[in-house]
Amino acid sequence: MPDDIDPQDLELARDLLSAADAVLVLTGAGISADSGLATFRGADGLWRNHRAQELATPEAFARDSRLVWEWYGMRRERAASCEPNDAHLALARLAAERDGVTIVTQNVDGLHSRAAERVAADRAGTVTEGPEREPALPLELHGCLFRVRCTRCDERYEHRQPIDASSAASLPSCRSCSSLLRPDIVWFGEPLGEAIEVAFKEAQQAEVCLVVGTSAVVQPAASIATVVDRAGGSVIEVNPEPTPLTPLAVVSLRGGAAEVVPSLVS
Ligand code: BJW
Ligand code: ZN
Repeated sequence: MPDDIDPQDLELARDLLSAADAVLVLTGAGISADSGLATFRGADGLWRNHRAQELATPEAFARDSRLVWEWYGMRRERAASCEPNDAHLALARLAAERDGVTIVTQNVDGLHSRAAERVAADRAGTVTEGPEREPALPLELHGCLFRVRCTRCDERYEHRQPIDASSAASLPSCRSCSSLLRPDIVWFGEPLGEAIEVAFKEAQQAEVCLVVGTSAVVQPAASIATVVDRAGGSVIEVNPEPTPLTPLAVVSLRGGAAEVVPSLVS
């Protein structure tokens, strides 16, 4: 365990989590850093001299869809080659083993879903009593790298084939109307889907909000923890660095997600 973590803080966080009937987990790019994926705003968040924030906009896609697809194609390959880490797996187990746990993620890498599927498959092999449970899938607030959306007819579907971004003509096109597809990702200035409504509803009921690996600067996602706090719940933060949510947190555990999260929830 990192030296910066006081064992009493860890104990308090464990107690809060195990006593709560409703737990909302809010994650960001930091949880996948230990799987080898770059965070959004970290020093390695630059790609070919482009800041990630400048590529994740509808304006960037309108200006140069080939460049944006090239970036997402590279990110899809990297995400597909990574594995869920101990933090994703520990949270997936928590959600599979108890009622009242909702995982809400800002990440688009699909690693929470892969962890949930892996845990469900393991449990199918070992848990023989009780009703069979579906994998406890996360609410993906900002979309998913492996889904696409048509720029014309708005159809959305899963899409895992490699992206050929060598020219504008080779970019992926819609299976229904042949128009240009875009990543099914929520870019800056775009509304979040139904998932944010569900997340805010869960936040009103949550007794504990466990916030893992987010800089908490992007809205409305960061407000989920604020809603839990205002409704009387406790916020626990896991992040090597302080964030705007730190002043709200009952406990801030300064360490990496893959090391700290399993010791909190297992
Ligand atoms: C570790 C670690 C380890 C490192 N373990 N931790 C002014 C005020 C308020 C709001 C706004 C404003 N101006 C504009 C807005 C709105 C805007 C916004 O919030 N902007 C702010 C940046 C100022 N929000 C929007 O535009 C949203 N839409 C919206 O508001 O719509 C309104 C609307 C309504 C109706 C009609 C029309 C519009 C949409 C936001 C979409 C965000 N999308 C992105 C990109 C797409 C995904 C992608 O391509 O990847 O989502 S932005 C980017 O940031 C990405 C992330 O999901 C998101 C959050 O980042 P995250 O996860 O926190 O990552 P980092 O890198 O910031 O932080 C990593 C953290 O991990 C750090 O703290 C590290 O310390 C830590 N860490 N190693 C644990 N091992
Ligand atoms: Zn279409």
